[in-house]
Amino acid sequence: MSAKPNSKFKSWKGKDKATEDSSGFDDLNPTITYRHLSAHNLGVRDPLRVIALCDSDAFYAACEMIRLGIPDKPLVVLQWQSLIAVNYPARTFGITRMMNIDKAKELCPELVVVHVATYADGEQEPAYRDNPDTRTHKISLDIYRRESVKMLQLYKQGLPENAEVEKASIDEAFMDLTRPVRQILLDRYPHLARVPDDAPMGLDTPIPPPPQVSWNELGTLVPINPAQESDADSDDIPSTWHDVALSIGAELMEKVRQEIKAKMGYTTSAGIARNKFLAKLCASYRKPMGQSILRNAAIPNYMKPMAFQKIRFLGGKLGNALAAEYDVSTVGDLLSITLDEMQNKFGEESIWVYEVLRGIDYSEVKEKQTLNKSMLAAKNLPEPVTKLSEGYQWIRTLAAELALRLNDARETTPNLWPKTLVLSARDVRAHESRRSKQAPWPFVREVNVDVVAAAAEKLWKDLIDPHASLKIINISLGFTGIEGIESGLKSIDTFFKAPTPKRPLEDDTTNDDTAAKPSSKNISKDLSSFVCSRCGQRSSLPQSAIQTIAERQSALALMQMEHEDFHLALDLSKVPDPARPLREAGRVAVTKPAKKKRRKESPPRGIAKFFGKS
Ligand code: DCP
Ligand code: CA
Repeated sequence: MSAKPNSKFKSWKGKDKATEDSSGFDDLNPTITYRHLSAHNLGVRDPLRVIALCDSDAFYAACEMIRLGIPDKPLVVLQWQSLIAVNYPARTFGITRMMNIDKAKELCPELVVVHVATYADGEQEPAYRDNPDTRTHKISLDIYRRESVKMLQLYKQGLPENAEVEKASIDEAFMDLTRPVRQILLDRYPHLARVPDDAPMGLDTPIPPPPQVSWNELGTLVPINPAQESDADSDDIPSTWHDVALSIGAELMEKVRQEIKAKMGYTTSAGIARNKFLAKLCASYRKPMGQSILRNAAIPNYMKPMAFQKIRFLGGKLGNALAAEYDVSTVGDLLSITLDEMQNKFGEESIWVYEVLRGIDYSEVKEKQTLNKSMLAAKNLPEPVTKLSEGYQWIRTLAAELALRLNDARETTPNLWPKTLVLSARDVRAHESRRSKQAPWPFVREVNVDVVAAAAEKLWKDLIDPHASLKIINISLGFTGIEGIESGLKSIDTFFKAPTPKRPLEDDTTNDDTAAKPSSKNISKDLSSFVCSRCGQRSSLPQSAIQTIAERQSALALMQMEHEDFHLALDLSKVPDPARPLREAGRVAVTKPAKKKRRKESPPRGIAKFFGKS
């Protein structure tokens, strides 16, 4: 299919409804008007949308190659007996993931085999061992998590500020390049930024034809006509403005990928297309070190031969139902099903199936909160724990992992505080098979294995009946309610002045502060408790491990604020307009960002039955 200029002028406004035409690839070359270019945010329906998915090549294996300084040797990463990552040199020997390790060594005797790091009882840090024992060790993926965080930061730094970056998995990120691309496009073609005086339809006038894109050095083009001579189509077919946008996106991606390679050593592969679904699909078109570009005109022939059950969400019951209903296997086979027919059979919402088969996807690239609200360390036990004392070894191991992860996270967000420590255990024999206990986490700045293990051991004692017969097969230990209190601390500073020689800290307790804020005058001299001026209740800090004045100050301030929030919530429950007291109080909970509406991520209701557990 060629990208002929669209003769039909379509209004830029309004929803592009999925077409009733059964083949339906009718949105591949939309007319671009001055209005499109001047609009600030057309969001997911921007006709010049450019999305990229960047994926690290053989990620865990690459982390190990870099750690060990052996860039070219065949290497695999092992987790117990399973191969979980195979580098590209090893793949040339025919080694694949999930292959038996003995078979892999047979295929490549010089294979470097790295077992993922493990925690052992009593150790604060994971270590690399050749033969860890599942009965006494626990897997650590911390090194990969750390590298993943660094890489995500580099993506953000390496792309223009108005690009959106969303972590998709440990080694993948989506990038919405639409806005930076638009800016570059207008800089390069400034005549597009202004509607000509003689434009017949003013802002709605289509912009002049685009230049021919030279794709050299920008990546591999998914061919428009795969049956033809491979490169013929790139020069022969007139470029569209969307192609120009994709080519600018490809320049940005080339640059950021080179930076990742130069600064961290990792090679990556990218897919660039008009939406997330297609960017992800074509990212694996050329791997490793590939950058694949899917022009709109190439979408139909790329999609048609694809086994539709390979598409995410179409692999399960819904895919089976579609295959059974129409006795077909490829996307092309399903294109003859009209929208009406599909909706009659599978409900109104099956429009998204109809659209995805035609390469349409309106999902957003949204930066997720980088801060994980919770952290969990879990272990499936090789031998069930049958009595209380047998649990301590695992609790220490889990505590070490949790402490390390919190400290890692504190490297990027220094003032992270978990609210709660949760311990849970799964007992195969008990009626209610998973039970848990939790406790508020004390305000300790230095979190190490001893502190976490001590708190977890208490929970363990509470959780486990020493006289009951046990068969615990899984234990998990986690922090929940993790929040960064940087912003909170700033406001804390305003009423907890740093102690100065002239005005010792104790003086603060008599310092009269404003009534609207938590006031320091109710704080005890030894910084161990405060009394609420509204309800008279005294709240005390746990005596545990809070060492310095600064720690006590921030801990007390947080406690006060939480107490204030409790009153605020109580007030809110008593008044008809929930916004009023909040406005009057002039503040919201310090550490909690305003709740955003969550996008529904689950598939639509009418076809929900196809998504249940099989
Ligand atoms: N991983 C895992 N178990 C799996 C799949 C993956 O532990 N079943 C880990 C190891 C991989 C990492 O996740 O290195 C990323 O997964 P990918 O699917 O992206 O695979 P790779 O990055 O290893 O290879 P590729 O170059 O094909 O992306
Ligand atoms: Ca990968």
